[in-house]
Amino acid sequence: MKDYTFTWDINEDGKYNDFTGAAVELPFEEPGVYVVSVKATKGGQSATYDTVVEIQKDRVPDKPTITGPTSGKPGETKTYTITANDPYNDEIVYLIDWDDGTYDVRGPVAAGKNVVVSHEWTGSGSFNVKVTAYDSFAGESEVGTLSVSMPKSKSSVDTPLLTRFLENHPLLARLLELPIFQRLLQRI
Ligand SMILES: [Ca+2]
Ligand SMILES: [Ca+2]
Repeated sequence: MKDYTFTWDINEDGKYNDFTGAAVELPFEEPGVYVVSVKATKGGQSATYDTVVEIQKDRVPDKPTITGPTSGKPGETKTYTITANDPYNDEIVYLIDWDDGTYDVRGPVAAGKNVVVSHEWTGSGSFNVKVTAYDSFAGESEVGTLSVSMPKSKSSVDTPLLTRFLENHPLLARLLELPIFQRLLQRI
């Protein structure tokens, strides 16, 4: 090998004048298909060899999966496991939207590695947790979602119907304070 001279044509103009040496570092950055040719010369004789080099675009991470409880009570700490793969195994950063105005960021971690994250919702309601995975090329995944419901605490759910009705109808509540209604109510 050491008796050979290697010259390269990497811009497809048929001239082997772009690089010299047995190994070259190709400067291609734009995605595309490139033909790279090398000529080996020894003692006035030469042979050429063409090869096709494909520079691929980054492929974004897969949609993250979220595993964990889908219901609970406000004030409880809930723990979720998040993961996403990447076609090229790029490291991943996760953006977690808890749907209560707060966010968490985790990573970068290896693609496919489980990330454990905890959250506590302080209010009741139904929350649509959204997780987006970003790779090191800022490739953005589809949004993985998980719906979590935090029902109101028992005491407020069980507010007696009559009390809630009267809260919404103050005039009726005042009528019921009249003696005649009081007597009627006592007989119910
Ligand atoms: Ca050339
Ligand atoms: Ca990627």
